[in-house]
Amino acid sequence: PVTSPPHSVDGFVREFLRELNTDAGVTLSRSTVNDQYLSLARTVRHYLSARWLENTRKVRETKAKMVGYLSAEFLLGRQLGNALLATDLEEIAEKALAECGIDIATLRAQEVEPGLGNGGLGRLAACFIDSLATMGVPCIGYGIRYEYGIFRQTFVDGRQVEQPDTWLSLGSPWEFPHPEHAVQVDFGGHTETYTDGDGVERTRWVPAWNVLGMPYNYMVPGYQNGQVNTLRLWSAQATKAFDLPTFNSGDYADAVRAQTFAENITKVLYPEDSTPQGKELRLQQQYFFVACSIRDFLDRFILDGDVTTLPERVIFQLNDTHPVIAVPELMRVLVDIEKLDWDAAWAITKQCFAYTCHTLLPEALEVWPTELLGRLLPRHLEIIYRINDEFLAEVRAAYPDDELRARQMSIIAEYPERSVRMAYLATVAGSKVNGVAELHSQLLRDKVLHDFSEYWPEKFTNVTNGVTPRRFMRLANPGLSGLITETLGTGWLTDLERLAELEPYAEDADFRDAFVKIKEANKTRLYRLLQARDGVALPGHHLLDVMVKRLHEYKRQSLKLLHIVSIYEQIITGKVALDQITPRTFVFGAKAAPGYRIAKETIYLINSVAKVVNSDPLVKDVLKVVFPANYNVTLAETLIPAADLSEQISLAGKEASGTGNMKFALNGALTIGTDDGANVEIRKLVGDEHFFLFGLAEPEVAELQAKGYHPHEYYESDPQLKATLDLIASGHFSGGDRSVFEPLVSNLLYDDRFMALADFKDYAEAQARVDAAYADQETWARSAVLNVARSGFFSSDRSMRDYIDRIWHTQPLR
Ligand code: 26V
Repeated sequence: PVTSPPHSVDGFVREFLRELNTDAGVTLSRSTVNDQYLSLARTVRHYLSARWLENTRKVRETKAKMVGYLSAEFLLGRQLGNALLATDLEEIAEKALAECGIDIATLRAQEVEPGLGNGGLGRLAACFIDSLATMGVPCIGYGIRYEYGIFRQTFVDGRQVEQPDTWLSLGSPWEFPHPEHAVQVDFGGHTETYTDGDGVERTRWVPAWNVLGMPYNYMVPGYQNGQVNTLRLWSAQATKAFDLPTFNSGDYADAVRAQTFAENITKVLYPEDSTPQGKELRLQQQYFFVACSIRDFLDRFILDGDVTTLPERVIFQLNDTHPVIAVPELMRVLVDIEKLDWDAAWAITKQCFAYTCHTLLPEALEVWPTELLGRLLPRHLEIIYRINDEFLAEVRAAYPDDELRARQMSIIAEYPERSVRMAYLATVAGSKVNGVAELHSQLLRDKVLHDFSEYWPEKFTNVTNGVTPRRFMRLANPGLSGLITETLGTGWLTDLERLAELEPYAEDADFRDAFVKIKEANKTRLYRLLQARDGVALPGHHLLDVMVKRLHEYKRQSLKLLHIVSIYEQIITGKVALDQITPRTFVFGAKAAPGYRIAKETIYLINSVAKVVNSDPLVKDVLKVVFPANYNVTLAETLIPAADLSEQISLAGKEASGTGNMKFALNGALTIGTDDGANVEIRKLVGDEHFFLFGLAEPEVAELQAKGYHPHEYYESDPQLKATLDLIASGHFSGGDRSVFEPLVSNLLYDDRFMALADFKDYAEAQARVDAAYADQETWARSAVLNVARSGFFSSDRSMRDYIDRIWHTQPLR
């Protein structure tokens, strides 16, 4: 049996030095910061290994039903702090390292976060596996070990330039490769029919090429509960590393070609998070990781080989459509390999999957051309056709004279080219389909999947997203967490509804005072960081107004920018006096998909406005605009706890949920937001008087769209909006060159798909209410405390309970 090292400073020092000497192979005095970081990580790992092995054994033995969370992205963030917290080693490690003359903060800063996701969807997966481990629910996360995660964003003269994310280059102490569990994955070729020994007509797939899936395990430690679940990420390798005859014939490059080709599959994360490019390599990634995962689960957990028990052993949650090719893959395994008949296989498959949809944007719904899918996965395309045929027969039987409906519901789209609608396939196969916030789930039922929800009303449900309070409160905001623990005692971190007990303290001047001091300290911490990493100096006393999320038109960074320019314009033209202005620092953090032109232009405009505003002596005491490059989980952990105001300003009906909105509320920022996604639920819980609502509601958006939206009319009828857009168009932020931002301005004036102009006036008015509220610091602090007290619902532990009750029906391990 594996044992854990002793939970003592001495024990920790011994472990750490042994790691340094034997694994890194250096003495303490000769070691680099990276050596020390790697050794520290390995030391902490040792405290988890015994529990990890034990956990896996228990799941196998008790045959507990597991969650298989299938996700192309897991945006984990740094691991060290979380592992120290989970093992309750923070103090011990700090003291132990101090004894070695090392400042632990320096080592923490050395870790490069695994950025294996784009944004909300990937970060949600990371929060969910944290919660499941904390709740002791057996779960295995399955995903892709990208060699390069989300690109590192830099700015060159204000424009985004992408750099490769080399997160593995200094070593990756948190992963365990398991070559003994490598899996072969096939691609291409054709299918053929044959008659088996029992005279049964069968199909077999004759693939053309294959690769090897190499699993890497990551520990997912529960919070101080001794539970450790597994995240298993797959890396592609050549099945045949080296072709010796070719090498001997003198062509080295050819000899390793297969390897290079195979390794391409998991080389890089696709940085688009809304417009699928229909790229063959992306479909290869998707099939690669789900084929590995299904094979892996069967081999490791269905030990007696009885695949009919699969629904008792696992529910595979499909995180958006990216893993949906798992549906025909499981059918193929059950029918072609396990030789089950079709109906039995389908009955099993339907119980083994559930589907979460994360979007409403029509252009984000994945479809794969049958030409491409059939070339790469010929057998899977046949299986999809058969699933569709049987499904449409059911639909036609239910609606005999409604051929139009059958065509609308078909998994196969005919226009503009014949393709597979992955969301429909997931809906047909899944035991449940859920949206990620109340409004989103409603819109799924009413619009995107309307016919399906009419046909299968019980299939549809909602699970509102959540975030892990371990990372986003305890680790990110130790000050506030300490105050809460002083006030409520321990226990709230795993029972976040207990934050409600803070309500009375909103009226307690001493508590508010402590709360405000913590916010100020968090701001100071942020400003030090921004000074060091971006060389910007920020004034301490401003209202800190933050908008951090992917750059997308529907999220409307441009609306916030219009508001900033509007204030600036009113100052420089003398329309308002400086003493009328609430001093504010505006922070943006956002990556644009590399091929998304308008998003990149918006980044350039933000940086251009920042440059002019920040260097204008007239406004220097009241306005600052900062855009730190490369917003990621690590930066979020310092930024969010410092914020006063959280910007959640998407056009109503477009943001499925949002999760940043929850992180801000839990850290005592007030929200200015539209009636969209989970904002709706935040506002209901914290109360209208503690939330700055503005903008069209979703039905109004739909109505305006239907009657015809003409953004130019808003420009004509609102003089301040006109002055704002005119200032941008005049070249004021582009050295007098009027052409630079012309495309952006024209887009707003004549297209404005996301109705920024329609909401501008209401937004500016809501911002004026923010100013008024902020002027009364006592009332503001009261609201901020109430935001924390009333946001306990947004713990991802609650989301997990909802998934368990409504979808998975699994049990915690004892
Ligand atoms: C979509 C695609 C499309 C194909 C190219 C690659 C790619 C990568 C990621 C995605 C995901 C888009 C959907 C998404 O991220 N949705 C976000 O999910 C969050 C968690 O539920 C939610 O809070 C956000 O509102 C929603 O935008």
